[in-house]
Amino acid sequence: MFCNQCEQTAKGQGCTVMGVCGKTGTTADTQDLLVQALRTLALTALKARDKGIVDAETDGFMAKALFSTLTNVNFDEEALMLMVREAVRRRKKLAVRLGCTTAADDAAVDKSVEELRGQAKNPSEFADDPNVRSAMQILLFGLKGVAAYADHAAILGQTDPDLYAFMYGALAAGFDDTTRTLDDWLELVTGCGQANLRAMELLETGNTGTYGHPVPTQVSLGHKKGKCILVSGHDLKDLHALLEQTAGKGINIYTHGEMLPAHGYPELHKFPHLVGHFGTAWQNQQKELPEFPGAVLFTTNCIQNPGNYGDKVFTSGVVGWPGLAHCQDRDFSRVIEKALSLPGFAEDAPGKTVTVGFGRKTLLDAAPAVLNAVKSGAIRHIFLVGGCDGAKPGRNYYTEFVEKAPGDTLILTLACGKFRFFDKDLGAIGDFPRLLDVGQCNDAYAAVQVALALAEALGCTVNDLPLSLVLSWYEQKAVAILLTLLALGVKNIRLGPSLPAFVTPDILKLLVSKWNITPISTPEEDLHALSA
Ligand code: SF4
Ligand code: SF3
Repeated sequence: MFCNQCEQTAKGQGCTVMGVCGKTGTTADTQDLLVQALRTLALTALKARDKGIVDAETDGFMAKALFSTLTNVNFDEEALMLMVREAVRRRKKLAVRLGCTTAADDAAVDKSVEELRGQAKNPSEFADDPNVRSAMQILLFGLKGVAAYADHAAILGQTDPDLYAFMYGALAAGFDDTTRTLDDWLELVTGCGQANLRAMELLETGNTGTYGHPVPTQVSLGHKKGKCILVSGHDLKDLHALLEQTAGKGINIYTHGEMLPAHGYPELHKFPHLVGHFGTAWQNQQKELPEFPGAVLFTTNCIQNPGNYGDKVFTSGVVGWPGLAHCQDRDFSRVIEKALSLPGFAEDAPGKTVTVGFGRKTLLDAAPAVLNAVKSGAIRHIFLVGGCDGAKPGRNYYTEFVEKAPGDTLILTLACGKFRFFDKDLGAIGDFPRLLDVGQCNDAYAAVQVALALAEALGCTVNDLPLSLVLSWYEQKAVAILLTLLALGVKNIRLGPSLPAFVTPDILKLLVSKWNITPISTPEEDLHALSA
């Protein structure tokens, strides 16, 4: 195996024996095989599109399968192998429609899977030229992030054939007959950033169209006496289905990790048994989940080895861990049964509260007042401190940054990195709480829209606003979001806790010269440099 797609990669270079995330060598190889199967599917899908054949089901499958290779999503080799076969079967069916082959039966699929094993590449084998290899890796990893958001959006009925066409093109690149220069690769990388903006837009439309626009909502970090289920991940539809299926059953539902912002959506908040939030970010789950006295459902990343508490953990969607019960078609009856068999919380424990729900509409409605406060000097600077959390000690930077930010600055936050400071009382500037939770990582779309609106109102560019982005990355959705910001021309981003292993010094030089991306230093230095 060789995998270097996430921030915790071994020695900052690549996992070669066993993933730091817990991925085994064979699972990593099966994921590479799946990506290769998707690349060949993409080549055929592009030919089909040229002939006007668009297979929406295959488009959706491609995104789902690619999503399953993202960090901390699917560790189940059997499930991954089923997707490899499905990709091959779908390619063969398309090829039959194109008149390129006649056989799409099991024997033909078996034969192709064996051929693919010989072709599958890990990221270290993408190209000889290190810079081209780096660009190809950035493209694939960014594309995995796009796939995640495209899949979530499709679950809520939001799709765009052009988005899938880009994804097929990016998957096929390097495996078609076209010779590409480094510039060509970098153009594809920028295209990936634009595609991700579209994917996040579709997802925002899906989330808000189905569950309403988020509104500021208080969420309890305490708990209520009684049976309970904890829901982790990003999939609001899974949460909604579970809330419906548990209504009137005496089970309280708690959010975990990236599900926290769900409380701000009116159509989810209306369920009285959605009672609070439990725990912090994903990397603390092995410590926190054993303490939860109910069942746990993982709807997306980030899942870790559940070890001895696996009998109460369930997965859905593309998530998988070998041996864990997987819920198909949003049938959560086994999760409910498990929750009823477990003790639940013995007592009420009120606990702190946090506020979520500063989504696009709420922020845009507040934009004129924010502008006035900026003009009057009441708000001196806005920091967007967001991104993924992770296990590295250097991530204390983000907590300290927020704590040390002066009282006349606003902090917007999103994604699971917020758990470093989400329960801190940072006070208010007039009517604005200083800490505004915009939502999940995909709600970077909302933050971008607000920044664009502020820039338009002030007649300047986003780079001229008193706004700085201080980002933390861990997995490939963060890569996709970073590419979106670069594609939009956003400069001066501070990035940490460490730079990606898949960026070569030459590519880094380019990122610095074109966008002035800067690694984080100390909170004091960065605060001074960014808001001086
Ligand atoms: Fe290593 Fe990250 Fe790949 Fe897991 S996802 S194998 S930790 S680089
Ligand atoms: Fe977190 Fe996994 Fe990235 Fe959605 S849940 S941001 S790390």
